[in-house]
Amino acid sequence: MTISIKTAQDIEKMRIACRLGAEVLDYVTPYVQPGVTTEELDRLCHNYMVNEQGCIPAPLNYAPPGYIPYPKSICTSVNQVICHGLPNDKPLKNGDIVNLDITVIKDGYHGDTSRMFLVGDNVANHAKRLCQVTFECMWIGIDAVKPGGHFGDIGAAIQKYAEKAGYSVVREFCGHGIGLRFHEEPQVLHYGKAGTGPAFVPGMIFTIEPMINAGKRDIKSLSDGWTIVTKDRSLSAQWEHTVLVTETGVEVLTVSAGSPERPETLLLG
Ligand code: EYF
Ligand code: CO
Ligand code: CO
Repeated sequence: MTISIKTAQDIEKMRIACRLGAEVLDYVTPYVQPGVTTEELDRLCHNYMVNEQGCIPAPLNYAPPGYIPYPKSICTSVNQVICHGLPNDKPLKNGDIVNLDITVIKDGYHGDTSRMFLVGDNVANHAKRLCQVTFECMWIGIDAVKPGGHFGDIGAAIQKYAEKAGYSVVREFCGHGIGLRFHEEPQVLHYGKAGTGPAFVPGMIFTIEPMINAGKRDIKSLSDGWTIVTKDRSLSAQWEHTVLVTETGVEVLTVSAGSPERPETLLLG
C-alpha cells in the first residue's frame, strides 16, 4: 500500500479545493428547509459549483469498478439513509435530519466534506443527540491525528466514543486518501485498534467521515443501486472533513466562514 505524500504545491491546491467544497455547504444551508426536495438541493449545488466556483462536481458520473456512473452531483442522505443517498423528488419534512456530501474538483484536486442539517424546528431530541455525537466522533478522530501515531488511532477513538453513547459504527464505508483522485489509499476506518495501521507522515491528506447508527451497525442497499440505509431503519448520521497531517499535528482543510466550530466540550464527559 502506498500513501501519497503531497508536495507544498499539492497542498496549496488542496487547500483551495477543500475550502470551495465547504463553501458549497455554506451556500446551500439556507435552502435546507421543510418542503425542499433533495433534487432541488442537488441542482442548486451543481449550479453553484459549476457556474460560480468553476468547479466540477466529483460524484457526477463517478463510476468505481463494478458500479454504473453515479447520476447526481451531491449525495443527500435523509434519516435512516447512511450514505450515497440519491437526490430525489421527495420534499424534506419538518423533523428530518439530512447529510449533504459535497466533493468538488478544482484544478484537478478534490475537496470532500459533509455536514448534517436539522430540517425545520421539530427535530426530536434523540435525532439531535445522534447528530451532535457524530460531529464529536469526527472531531475525536481528527484529534487522534498526531505525528508518531497510526491510522488505527482514529478508528479506535471514534468507536469508543460512539459505543459509549449507545450507537454503532458502520464498517462497510470508510474515509479515504484524497488528492488528484477522489479515492486514494489508505482506507480510513472509523473503528479498530489503536497503534495499528500505517503511521501518520506529514503531507498525507485524507478524509475522516464517520457514519454512526442509532441502532445496529448493519446496512442494506436500496434498489436504486446507490442509497445505503440502516438494516433496522434506525437513524444514521455522518460528518466529514478532509485533513492534512502536519509536522506538529493536523490541519483541517475543508473550512469556510460557515463551518461549525469544533466542539468546546463533549456531550459525554
Ligand atoms: C453504494 C460509490 C457509491 N463514493 C464515496 C460512489 O467519499 C465519499 N463521500 O465522502 C463518496 C461519495 C460518493 C461515492 C458518491 C458516489 N460514490 C462508490 C461505491 C459505492 C457506492 O454506493
Ligand atoms: Co464526502
Ligand atoms: Co469521502
